[in-house]
Amino acid sequence: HVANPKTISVIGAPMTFGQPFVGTDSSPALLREQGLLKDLSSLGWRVEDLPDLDFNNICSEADASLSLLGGDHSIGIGSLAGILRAKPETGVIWVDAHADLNTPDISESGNMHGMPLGIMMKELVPDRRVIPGLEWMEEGTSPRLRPDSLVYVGLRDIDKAERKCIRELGIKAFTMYDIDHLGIGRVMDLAIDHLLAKDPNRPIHLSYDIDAVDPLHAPATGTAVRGGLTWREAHFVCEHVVKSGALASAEIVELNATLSDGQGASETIELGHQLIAALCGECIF
Ligand code: EXY
Ligand code: MN
Ligand code: MN
Ligand code: MN
Repeated sequence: HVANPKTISVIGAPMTFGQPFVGTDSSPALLREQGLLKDLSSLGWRVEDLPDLDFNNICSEADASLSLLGGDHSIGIGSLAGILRAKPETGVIWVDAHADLNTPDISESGNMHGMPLGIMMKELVPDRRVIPGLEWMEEGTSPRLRPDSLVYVGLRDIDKAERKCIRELGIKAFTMYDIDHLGIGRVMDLAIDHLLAKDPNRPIHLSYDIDAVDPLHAPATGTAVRGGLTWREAHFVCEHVVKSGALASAEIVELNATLSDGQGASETIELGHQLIAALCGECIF
């Protein structure tokens, strides 16, 4: 799914409204300051650095492989809507400690960053226009995410209502237990095979919540949960999706430099930077 020359559109999505902490809006700038764009071009990509999303009037059209720099995970509502409108057959790998499968009706916190997948599923929210701010999501123009087009990797903190939805909708989910039991290599093979089984040419969107990684390596995030991915497992997830040849778009979210001391913040931003570089083939020959 990579154009020639390999072109990547980088868009900052400085969103903080989906959760209570300020700070996720500074991550796109911090990732750029770390030299992300120079790194990507040194990996042979033509980098199209688009302006950050202005959440008062969104109008950016990306014309290549898309890499969104979050912001909190509520950006997934918009990114999934756009990606599925462009490529309705897209399969989604959601790397996260959390299921983000809540809806305004069942959420215990009311935080939108816990709802992107719930809102995108017709089975959970039949008409998104009833949700304030989502009046623009006409059913005809914005395809939904089918439960069998989603695979979770890294789950370890799921709300009761979300567990019920995952079971009833039959969503493929690999928790940290599965990763411990099978190893990250087998889990990623199974996750990718699940999405590509019917159509090996299917595009894959990777939604990478930095809180999937153990807080020892990524402390600067708002809903950290211990017992996450190791540094190498975090990289392997990206490297293996690249290896599949199916990666079409990605987003990295929930980095929040304000939520840790200097050291923790720079380590978290650096990890985000390295994961995007891994998505651009840094370690794949
Ligand atoms: N499930 C909890 C909630 O809905 O509030 C926690 C969600 C955390 C969401 C972060 C982005 O992954
Ligand atoms: Mn998330
Ligand atoms: Mn999360
Ligand atoms: Mn690396």
